[in-house]
Amino acid sequence: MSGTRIGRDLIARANARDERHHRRDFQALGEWLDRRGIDIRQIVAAAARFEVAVPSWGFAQGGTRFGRFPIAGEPRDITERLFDAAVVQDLTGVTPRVSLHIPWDTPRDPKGLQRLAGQLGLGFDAMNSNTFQDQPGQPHSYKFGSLSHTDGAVRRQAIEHNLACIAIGRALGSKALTVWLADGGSFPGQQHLRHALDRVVDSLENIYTALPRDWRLFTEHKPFEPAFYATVIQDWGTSLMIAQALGPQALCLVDLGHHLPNCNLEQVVARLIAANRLGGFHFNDSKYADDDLSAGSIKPYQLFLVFNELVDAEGEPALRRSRPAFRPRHMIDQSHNHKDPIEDLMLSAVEIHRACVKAWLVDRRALAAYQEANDVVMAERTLKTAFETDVSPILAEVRLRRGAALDPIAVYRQSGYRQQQARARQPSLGSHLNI
Ligand code: PSV
Ligand code: MN
Repeated sequence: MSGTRIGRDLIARANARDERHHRRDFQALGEWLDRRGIDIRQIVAAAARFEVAVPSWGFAQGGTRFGRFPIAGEPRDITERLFDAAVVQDLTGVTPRVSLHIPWDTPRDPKGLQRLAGQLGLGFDAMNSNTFQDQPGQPHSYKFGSLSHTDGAVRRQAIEHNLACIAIGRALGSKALTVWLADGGSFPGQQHLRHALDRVVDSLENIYTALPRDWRLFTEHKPFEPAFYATVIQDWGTSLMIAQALGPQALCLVDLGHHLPNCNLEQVVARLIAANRLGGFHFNDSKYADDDLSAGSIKPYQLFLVFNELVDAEGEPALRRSRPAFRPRHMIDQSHNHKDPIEDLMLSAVEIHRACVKAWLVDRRALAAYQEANDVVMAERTLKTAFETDVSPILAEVRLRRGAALDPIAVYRQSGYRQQQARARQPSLGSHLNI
């Protein structure tokens, strides 16, 4: 296998250096949780089951539509992106899957790619189709839409692309297809609002029919950009209508950045859970709109409250028995100009893990009692107590047990991986990731 990885011995040496302090912190947290009636061993066991997938497109600096400032050693193809993903997994231990974007990641040899992924300790999460850009040589343009286009030939081309994504995904062992559409209009009157949605549902039915029985189809909503007046799948309500029209394998995907300001995201999540149609997440964070900032960097309490809904739902027997089973996918979707993407994805994976672990600390019985009694202060305090607990030693313990790094960023910097890649990888000419 060609390519570079972070040496196990480097990780082990760094961990040995930090372990004494970690043991003390872990012990202190264990005692503090014990006083609250929580067994730290149970939380570690639950935390060890956590996973979040990384986006293949997140390993290059996505930039903005105004410019892109590539980092040295940026991966040039899917093979190199897998090596970078392996670094994130080796150091954090919680990102064993990669979500691919077609055609950006179209493999020449899917089985070969699957083999390489296996050797790197990786697998594949949802496939993402792309009918928001025209590809070289493609007969029809998506300028005025894809699955919603007024011209049946354009819709057919977009449907065929999604079917091709499923075929590639099957070869790779993926089990889901995510459809995000840029379809919409930027001016009133441009598009018939109802008919555009009818056409999307009709097109998606063609894709849904071809979906393997053990696959899921996720529709991802977004209120605006690139359409600035009316995006066809603009919010969770439309996404839910589509899922319900298609059938039980169709679920809704929530990208945290795809909401209008001040949207109550955790309530959106609760509603989709109630409808039994929550398929998964694209984690990221935002201050203004779809900013694609690192998960947990702006609104960590919101991230915690989202996980609070998930953990609460996991405890419900009816949901555990539901068809399809309640197990929303965790995926990251972020890419921007200012950070080394590997560091950024490691930070985000840890922040998402942190929010999840904190949600397990919520005293659910007490919360339910306070809610019943309308004791607002104590109910809120119950959540805050969990949120304010520093669970870093639990996250570190999970990494340590998996042979990952107690301090992923420090080991990454010490490894010199980025500098090695800067020497080995010549810069790519242009990029399709300037979105
Ligand atoms: C669209 O903004 C989006 O969130 C979708 O998930 C796309 O697949 C991804 O970003 C592409 O960058
Ligand atoms: Mn997304």
